[in-house]
Amino acid sequence: MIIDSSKGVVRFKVVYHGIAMSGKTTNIEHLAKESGLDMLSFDTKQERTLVFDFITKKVKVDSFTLTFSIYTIPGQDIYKDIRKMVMRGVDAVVYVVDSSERRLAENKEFINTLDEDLRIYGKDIESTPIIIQYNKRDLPDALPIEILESEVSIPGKRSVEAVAVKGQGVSETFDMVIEELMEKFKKMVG
Ligand SMILES: Nc1nc2c(ncn2[C@@H]2O[C@H](COP(=O)(O)OP(=O)(O)OP(=O)(O)O)[C@@H](O)[C@H]2O)c(=O)[nH]1
Ligand SMILES: [Mg+2]
Repeated sequence: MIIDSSKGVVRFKVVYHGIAMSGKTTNIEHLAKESGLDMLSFDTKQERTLVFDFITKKVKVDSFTLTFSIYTIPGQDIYKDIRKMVMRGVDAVVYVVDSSERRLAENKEFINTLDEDLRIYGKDIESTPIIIQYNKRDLPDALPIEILESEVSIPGKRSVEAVAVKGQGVSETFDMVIEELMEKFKKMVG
């Protein structure tokens, strides 16, 4: 978080984390489209994220301009060094879960990876604003939400359902991130 009080600007970094192919890039593609923003991608003629994707988004709240730098990690383990680099300076995380039954164990295990990634920078899952997004609710083998909530959740963190490929739940998720960050910001500035 960078606060420039003379200009009333606060900058936040938000990272979409979660297993490979869970829909992180799809989320920020939709955010970019909704806001008419261009997405920076290190594009590769294939859909997997090899480095990261990046957009910035501005939101006015009261007298402040909030600027969000939004990144996605590459979910594939072979890019773990890049993943760790992307997490530097993160203020909030969207943990994107693939609702498919086949990917339950991976979704669960990767929460430990998220915690490890945060710990590199002196943070952890408890102290970091995190929204859990249960994505791909349209899949025929999507697990019931109650099962996901008991199997893939983080104590004290809010969750939301999405079908990112149709844009459903995408802006709702990001609005929740803004709420969490504003709460933290207000506590910080008193
Ligand atoms: N059925 C369905 N497919 C989705 C949904 N969201 C994303 N997808 C598809 O899932 C695939 C992977 O999506 P990406 O957004 O590239 O996933 P990612 O998390 O960025 O993957 P990595 O970059 O490899 O970590 C694509 O084919 C998307 O179209 C969804 O809500 N439902
Ligand atoms: Mg991606």
